[in-house]
Amino acid sequence: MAGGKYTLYGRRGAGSLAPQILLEEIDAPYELILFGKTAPELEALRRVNPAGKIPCLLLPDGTVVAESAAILIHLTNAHPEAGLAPPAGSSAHARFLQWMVFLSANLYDAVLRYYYAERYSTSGAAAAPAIKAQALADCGAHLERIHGELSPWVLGDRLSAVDPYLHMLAGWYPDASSLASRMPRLAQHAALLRKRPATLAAERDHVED
Ligand SMILES: N[C@@H](CCC(=O)N[C@@H](CS)C(=O)NCC(=O)O)C(=O)O
Repeated sequence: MAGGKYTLYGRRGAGSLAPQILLEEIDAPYELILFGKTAPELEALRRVNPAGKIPCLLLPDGTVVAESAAILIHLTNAHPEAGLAPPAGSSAHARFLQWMVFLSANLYDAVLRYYYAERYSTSGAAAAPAIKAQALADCGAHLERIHGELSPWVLGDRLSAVDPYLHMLAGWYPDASSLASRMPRLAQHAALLRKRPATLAAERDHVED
């Protein structure tokens, strides 16, 4: 059981959404610090996370944790009373870890290849269209894979930290309407999450002023 206040470093429309939904679900005290993309803001972010990436979380004891999956898994371990992961060591927890790592290693990676395509080739922008096309196909395939699990949550009838993670990443798919018709259970998953006060509270902070 952890006590004390967290600080979540985020950006609108970026990877801090899922950790924020989790902090809201847990009802943990936290402060949200949003960074833009100006040079001074990026410099300030690098002082917290040398990789210059969002999200990162300052724990109550002053430790900084980066990597979205690590942040989410840590929060479930630090707040077991919130029930956002099966008990550590159980078979259900092994499946929970499988999906957390699947989303981080595959879907998040494909989304980044889509949005930062010019970084993935020494040819820069010239190679971007082909990289984007492959990344989009990969996003669709990864989403199809996890769509098959939804019933209605990724772990069946229990909500876990995998669900806000999937919700955030699926929300970045560029063609939301085609996704809803191809993967109706994913649309239902998003609708269920959007009925939860934690999701609504976090999503409010992601609306541009
Ligand atoms: N593997 C990292 C990826 C984090 C990441 O790339 N975040 C994006 C925002 S969604 C970012 O900060 N991009 C800024 C950049 O790469 O310049 C994680 O899971 O946290």
